[in-house]
Amino acid sequence: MTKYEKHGALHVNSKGKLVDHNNETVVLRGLSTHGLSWYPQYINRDFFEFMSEKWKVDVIRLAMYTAELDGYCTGDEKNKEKLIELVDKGVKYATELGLYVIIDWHILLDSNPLMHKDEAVKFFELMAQKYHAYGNVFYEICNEPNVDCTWADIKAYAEEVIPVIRKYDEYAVILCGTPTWSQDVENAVEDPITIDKNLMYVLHFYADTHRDKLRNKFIYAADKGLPLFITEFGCCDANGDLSNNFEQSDIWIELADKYDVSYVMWNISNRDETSASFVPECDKVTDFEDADLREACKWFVNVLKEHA
Ligand code: IDC
Repeated sequence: MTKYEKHGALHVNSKGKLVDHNNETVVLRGLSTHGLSWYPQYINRDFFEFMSEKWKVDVIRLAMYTAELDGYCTGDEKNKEKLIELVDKGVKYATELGLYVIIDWHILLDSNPLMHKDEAVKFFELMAQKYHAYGNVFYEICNEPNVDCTWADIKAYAEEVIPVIRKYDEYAVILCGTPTWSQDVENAVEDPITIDKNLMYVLHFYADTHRDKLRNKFIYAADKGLPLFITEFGCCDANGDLSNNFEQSDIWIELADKYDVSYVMWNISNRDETSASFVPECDKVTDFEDADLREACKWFVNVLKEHA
């Protein structure tokens, strides 16, 4: 039985925990795609089933870049349609297989979500219209605000996007990024978004780069009862490459588990970088074997199995 089959639609309780309708805490663990435009081939039902059955993932994050390489906001109309279709396939397969799914508005090069706010509003309105009855869908409204994007900017953006989602989808959990590539969660502690209760704040870590300093932000926010969700992490350097640090990764996983915070690993692809799940020579799109997996993916599959 998958977690979704067991727990159904989730919400955030008054203590900041992700819970089911019995107020039982639920921690989700899973993987994030790379950009949907970059690697559409991994959005296939067999692979989703493989991840669920063999790796015991609970959640899949669909990373849709907004600016990089055929991004949603920088490509043409046809590209938009293609991406909407890929998201739809991803949501559909996840739903059929009893998995949770995150629709990720993957800002990065476009550092401030206000840059493409009008597009975001239209996109999430469409998503909420389509998926409001599903119960397994999370809306992640801005991956990683960065450079000089302030919490005030993010809050202003969220306060426009959230009501549009809520027009159609009253209950789904909404995930909101935080400043400095989704690290400054203390900003949300000090000045939370108050227009919605079913909301979690996003923290991302890359274990070889982000250590005690970021863990202390996590602990500070979690102790204050801020609802946290790690929608992306890596075992390696923050650039998604260089060396893995499994010692630091283990410390992070232990911490997330201690606070019942869900986590999703970056990334499903065979790109030639440390954070990719598959070795570059592997062009399979499902039924992966040990030899196809890079080190971090092997490590994470163990983490998933240990928690299943
Ligand atoms: C990286 C990809 C890399 C791609 C780059 C695009 O791994 O293949 O060329 O984006 O700019 C993040 C981002 C995520 C990054 C990842 C690693 O959310 O998009 O992916 N990372 O750099 N935040 C911290 C690290």
